Amino acid sequence: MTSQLPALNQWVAEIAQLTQPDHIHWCDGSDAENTQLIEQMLADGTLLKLNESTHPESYLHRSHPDDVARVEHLTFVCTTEREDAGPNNHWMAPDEARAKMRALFAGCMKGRTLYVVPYCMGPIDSPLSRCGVEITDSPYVVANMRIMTRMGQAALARIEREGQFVKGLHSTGDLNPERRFIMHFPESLEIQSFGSGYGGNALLGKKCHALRIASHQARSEGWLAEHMLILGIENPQGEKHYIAAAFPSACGKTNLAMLIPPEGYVREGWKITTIGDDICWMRPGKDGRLYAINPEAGFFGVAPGTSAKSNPNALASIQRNTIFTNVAVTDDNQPWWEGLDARVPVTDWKGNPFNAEAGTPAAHPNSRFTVSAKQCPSYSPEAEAPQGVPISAIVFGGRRASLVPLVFEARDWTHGVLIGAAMGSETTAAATGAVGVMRRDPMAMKPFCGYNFADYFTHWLSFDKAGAKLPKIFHVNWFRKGDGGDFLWPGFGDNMRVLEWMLKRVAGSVGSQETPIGHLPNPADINLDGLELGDEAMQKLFDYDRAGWAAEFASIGEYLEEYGPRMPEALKAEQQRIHEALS
Ligand code: GTP
Ligand code: SPV
Ligand code: MN
Repeated sequence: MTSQLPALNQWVAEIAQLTQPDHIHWCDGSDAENTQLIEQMLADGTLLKLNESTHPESYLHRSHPDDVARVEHLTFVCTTEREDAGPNNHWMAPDEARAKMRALFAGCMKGRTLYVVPYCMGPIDSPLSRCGVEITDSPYVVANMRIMTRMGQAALARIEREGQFVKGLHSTGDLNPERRFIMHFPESLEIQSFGSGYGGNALLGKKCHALRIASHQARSEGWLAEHMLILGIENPQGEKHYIAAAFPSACGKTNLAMLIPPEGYVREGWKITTIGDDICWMRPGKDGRLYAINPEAGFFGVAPGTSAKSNPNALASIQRNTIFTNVAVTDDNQPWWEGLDARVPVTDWKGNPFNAEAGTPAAHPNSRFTVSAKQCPSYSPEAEAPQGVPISAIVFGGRRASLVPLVFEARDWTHGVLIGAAMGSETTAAATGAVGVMRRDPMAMKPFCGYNFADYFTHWLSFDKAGAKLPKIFHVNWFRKGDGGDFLWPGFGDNMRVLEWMLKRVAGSVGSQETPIGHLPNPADINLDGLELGDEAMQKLFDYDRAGWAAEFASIGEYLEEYGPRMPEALKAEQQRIHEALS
């Protein structure tokens, strides 16, 4: 098969010439094609069948133990000018990167099949959507892309119509971390990924296209590509609002997007619906509001911590038709991970007998499930709306054991952009490297912004113009700890209480406490019925520590300075104003 687009056929032919596959398969996305691929992966051990009666049509994939997370130190943005990639990215000159990758890809698909995977990020009929084609030699990638994107025939038809698409080339190679690179060429809409089969490194529609390439493209076209969940919230009067929230990897997006409100709220008629759990593309509509789509069609969610208590919607979603990666297995062949329930698994994520005494987790901390969004009970048909949904509030948040209160609100857009730019969070298992180290992760985009953060902040500021009806901006922290080391806020479903306060602020129906860091809630305005928060929790969740924040703002100032003269003056001025007010 070939396509009706000569440029696509020619590219596939060139790559085949370079990589030397035994076969070429153009993916149509059909059930029959998927069944055939699954059978092949079961036969060669790439997939293991899980318990058919408890988890129908579900499979386990064990990745190479050295290939379990994103590799930020091997991820590059290859712009012509180094400064355009910025201090926030690793950079390589495009020619050098191409030569390096060419050597790795040469002959790498001998004995393998080259799959051509056309995909659409976003609803097929949405003007906000963008298409790409991933060439890969991994059937696991094909099966995942089929769940995570609109993959196959319909996407190819749109690509043929539009003539433009992101070119993604991927090979698992020999999985040697020394020969692993994830290269982005945003100026020519190209991605080249070699040596990893893991999610964000290999499913090129996700972080590589929908964030790194798209953010670059969005800057020149006047929109935003963000690491954000999107949820709908309906009050008992039937009014509906949409909220987009940026939290760093493994910091609560999937959980918030699928939130089930506390009982009292459900009884009153509050409802939460899920539009997306990881990526949000937004642009101003004719009415001046920001409209958002979820470019993805599935969830590649963190398994550990997912339980009937923490996230019943996620758990319900993954009872069938799910690919699990690097989870443990019980004696009756069910998938298992830490935090699921009290059972003890028999096999760990590497396939070895599980030894509970050893003190190492049975499931990898970054083990994941891949499932169609349509299987989520709270998934909303509005996620398919070509025009997107209007955003009423943007939320930034990080994992901060100390200093940062439960919630505060920006005074205006510029202050909100600074709050996003100053975000800090403790690192997680979603990327290789140390876990629990506090780092700046502006707008949860540190690993994902395809250009210089200074230009990115300028772009964010540019949305504040005549006629714009911008969302309010908030900051949350679900992860504040007490002196004893425990989380002070119950989190999960109870985060609804904070969302309700945000909507009251959007409606202008409650006041707040003015502080230099922003508007803090009057605790009486947040519904805490049924919660037992002690004095330490009340104080740390709702107060702010002036001296601590003065030190934080000094550090934020130093961070902004690292970007040199490209950093927008308005942001620096805002930082200085607040720093002075704190001292
Ligand atoms: P990526 O898919 O990596 O981008 O992550 P994500 O932001 O979707 O993270 P996810 O919702 O999967 O959360 C990851 C971890 O945070 C899990 O271990 C959760 O149990 C934990 N978590 C999520 N929400 C809360 C919360 O409100 N409070 C606490 N204490 N932990 C939470
Ligand atoms: C993340 O790390 O933020 C993820 C998983 O959502 S991955 O697709 O691997 O990037
Ligand atoms: Mn993510």
